Amino acid sequence: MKFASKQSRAEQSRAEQSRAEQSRAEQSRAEQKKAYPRILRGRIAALLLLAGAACSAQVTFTEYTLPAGSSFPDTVTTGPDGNLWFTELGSPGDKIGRITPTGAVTEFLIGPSSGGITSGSDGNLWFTEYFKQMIGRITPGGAITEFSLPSGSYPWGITAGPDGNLWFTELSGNNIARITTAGVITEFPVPTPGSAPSGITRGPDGNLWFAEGGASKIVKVIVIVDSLGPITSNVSISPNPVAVNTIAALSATVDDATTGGSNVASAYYSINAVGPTQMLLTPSTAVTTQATATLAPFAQSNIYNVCVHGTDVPGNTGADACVLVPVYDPNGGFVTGSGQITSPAGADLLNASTAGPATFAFVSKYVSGNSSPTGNLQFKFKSGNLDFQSISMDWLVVTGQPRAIFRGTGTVNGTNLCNFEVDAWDGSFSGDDAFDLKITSCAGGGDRYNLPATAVTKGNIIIHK
Ligand SMILES: [Ca+2]
Repeated sequence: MKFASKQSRAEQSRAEQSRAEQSRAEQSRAEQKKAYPRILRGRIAALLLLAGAACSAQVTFTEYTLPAGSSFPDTVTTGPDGNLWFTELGSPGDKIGRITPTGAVTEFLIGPSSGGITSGSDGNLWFTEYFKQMIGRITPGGAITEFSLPSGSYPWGITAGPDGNLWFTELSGNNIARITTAGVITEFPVPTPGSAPSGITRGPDGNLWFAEGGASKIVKVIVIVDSLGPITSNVSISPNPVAVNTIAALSATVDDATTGGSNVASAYYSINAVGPTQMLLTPSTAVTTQATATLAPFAQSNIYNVCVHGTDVPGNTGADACVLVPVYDPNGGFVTGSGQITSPAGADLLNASTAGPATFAFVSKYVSGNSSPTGNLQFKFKSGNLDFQSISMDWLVVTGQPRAIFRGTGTVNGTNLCNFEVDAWDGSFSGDDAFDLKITSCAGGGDRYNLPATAVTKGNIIIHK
């Protein structure tokens, strides 16, 4: 009992001592805060004297008294709305204040808080909440959202970073940290232990600078800004062309090495702008990765535009890279045509000014059991000294318009090997038959002929079912 009583008295004594210390600390805090204006007035007076000596500047003070219950306004910043925004300790709780340039004050209660405030790239104000260990966002209209930090972090200074995110110090957490405007927080430990990182700003060099209150250091932080989406290349389909009702493998390279160097987070494909559908990444987290997907069987013979794009970890989306995929039906229709068109000036890329009649004849048809069609194409444009004869066919697609597209290789004037593609319209080109021919990628260099869909003047094109 005697021991217990002694212990109890000791505890009581410690509690009293603790209360007394707390009270002294609060008194000291209040006195310090009361002293701030005196100290500041003194410093301003000194600065004014210096300024006056240097250039005889005149200053005019206009003081705006805050509403009752407000006290100790702290940091102040310019808002995106043309007003000034500030933090303040107050009763019944701390507040974010807004003051117009003519002095109209509005206050927004945030509870026990205290910290810095800055303007974000998203048009909102962002502030640290030291006591609540949160980052707060307030819209110019006063809507507040709060984001929790790990316990023990105690955020202090905050500034807008070069990357469009907000950066802040964690006084007790010994971190600097980033919060995206969507509220995603990443912490970066400060190398010096117990450095008490406090004030932070963006320097004239575009880097972040912060103060280590507990280590007598000023620190520069270089933030690598990644605002570009990854580049997609090597989009390929296997097999190509694809038979109807057959699955195909899609693959592409997604690479962020030259667009910020972040890891690729995801890749997506679309078919004729329908999608996006997510793809598999190998490896799953890397700056350069291979995206793959298995495409569901195509039910309709047609030419499809398959596009792939990637996004990186910071959330940047890259441009689509696309490949045209002919889907053929080996049991579908076939196409025949013969006749004449007028080749317009500009179609013959070797003789651009030459125009005149040209003749064509073709057949393209799948033979049972073969994956590529058999057939023949002849095209003669006498004025351009162009005589094209096909050698082989790669694929034939017949669509319901009705229209047939087929591609293969052949020679110009019996020697120069080129690719060709025919687009043949059976009464479906504004009611006419039409012929469209491209002769490209010639061995002798470049493309040779580029005829847009042109109505047939003699003869016809027939798609046979
Ligand atoms: Ca990037």
